[in-house]
Amino acid sequence: MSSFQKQVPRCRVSDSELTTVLDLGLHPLGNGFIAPSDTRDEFFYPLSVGFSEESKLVQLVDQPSPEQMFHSEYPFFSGTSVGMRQHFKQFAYSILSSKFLSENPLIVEIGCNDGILLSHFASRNLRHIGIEPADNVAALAREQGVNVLKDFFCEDTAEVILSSHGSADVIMAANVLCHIARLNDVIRGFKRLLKPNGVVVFEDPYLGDVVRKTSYDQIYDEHVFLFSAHSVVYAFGLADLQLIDVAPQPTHGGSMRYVLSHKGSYEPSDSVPRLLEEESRLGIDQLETFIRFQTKIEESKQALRSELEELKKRGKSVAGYGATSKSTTILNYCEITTDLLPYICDTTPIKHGKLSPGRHIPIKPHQEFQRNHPDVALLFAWNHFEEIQSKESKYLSNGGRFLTHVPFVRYLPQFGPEK
Ligand code: JHZ
Repeated sequence: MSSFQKQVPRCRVSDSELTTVLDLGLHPLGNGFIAPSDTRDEFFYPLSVGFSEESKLVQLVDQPSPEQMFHSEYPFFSGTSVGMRQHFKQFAYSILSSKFLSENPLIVEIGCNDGILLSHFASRNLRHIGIEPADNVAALAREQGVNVLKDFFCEDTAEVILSSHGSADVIMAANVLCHIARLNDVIRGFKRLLKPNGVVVFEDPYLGDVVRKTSYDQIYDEHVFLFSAHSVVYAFGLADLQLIDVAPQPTHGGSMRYVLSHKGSYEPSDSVPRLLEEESRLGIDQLETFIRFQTKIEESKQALRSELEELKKRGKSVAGYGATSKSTTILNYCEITTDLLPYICDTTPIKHGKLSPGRHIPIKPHQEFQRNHPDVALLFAWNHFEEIQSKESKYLSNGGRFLTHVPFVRYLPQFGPEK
């Protein structure tokens, strides 16, 4: 049986034709960190991106199955960064102080991961339920006192929740919907589960930021969609759900929070038409923009490779900083192997001793970086730079520098000492 969910290039939401606009070649799983003894059976798939003129959805042409990507050894934990913990606390407060909660509200979260968001509702004894398919992170959420239903969310799951808990005041999802190929099924589930005055609040990496910053590393197996307000209006509109508010977020290198309700329940805020206009100016509702994007990412690859080759020629030591999912796209697309990057440091214990997917660069604990500061750190966790910058003040004051590819290949801090 094929390991791909869909071979025919058609839009997963509108079923219209999908035009392939980007081709990044063969890639391994973004989070497929691998034991040195397991490299022979590594899985690769063609990473290419399609655009639908009908739905305006930017999406992968092929995606590995959910079971291949999300399993009991899934190595990403939302709570590993201080910045993300703060972000989710604020996210929770924005809901807790909103007009959307009734007297005895039900809050549902799709993909609750380690409970970083829902724990704020659990600690207030509010009725809640988190849906999470990955065992290991679901166990962590339970330790935080969060009620977890271990499953993938769909229309049927909505029925199960409805019969056990009733309808929801708020349905939340953070960095989850962009992972789900069966988006129509999920949206139908939202429609079914939501109270008449309830809202869906979700956030994901924003296509506008990806295009503006050439942050093509947001493209990997798990991110089947890169949303814009245009595509959200289309996809949710099919189920008679309307976009009533949008709010840009600094997380994950630029995200967007979308608020949706049943059609006619609320008056949409001005932020919605404003964002739609801005997107049209940026061209992210047009095919040609993504064809130009391929040229930009090829230029970024050349610039990054030549900088790494130059550092090697000059005998400088280099280490990767943060074994992110995004780094899998960079390493594989830019063909970076251990001769240019001997190791990557990361704070996630489950990644230690493993090799990076595809290019097999060893992942080492952060202590290795502290013990032996490299001249240059290739910043794969660029979305956490603020946090990293304060954590690594000693490295920086000793002349260490971070090399990033966002929004173009350059050093951070920009005016630091030359090494
Ligand atoms: P980070 C993941 O992407 C996967 P990733 C997923 N598909 C998704 O959509 C987004 O998150 C939401 C390390 N680190 O947050 C820890 C340090 O080593 O950019 C993590 O391994 N030192 C669900 O993987 C990684 O970087 C540090 O100081 O691209 C962070 O990965 C910090 C702050 C992080 O997400």
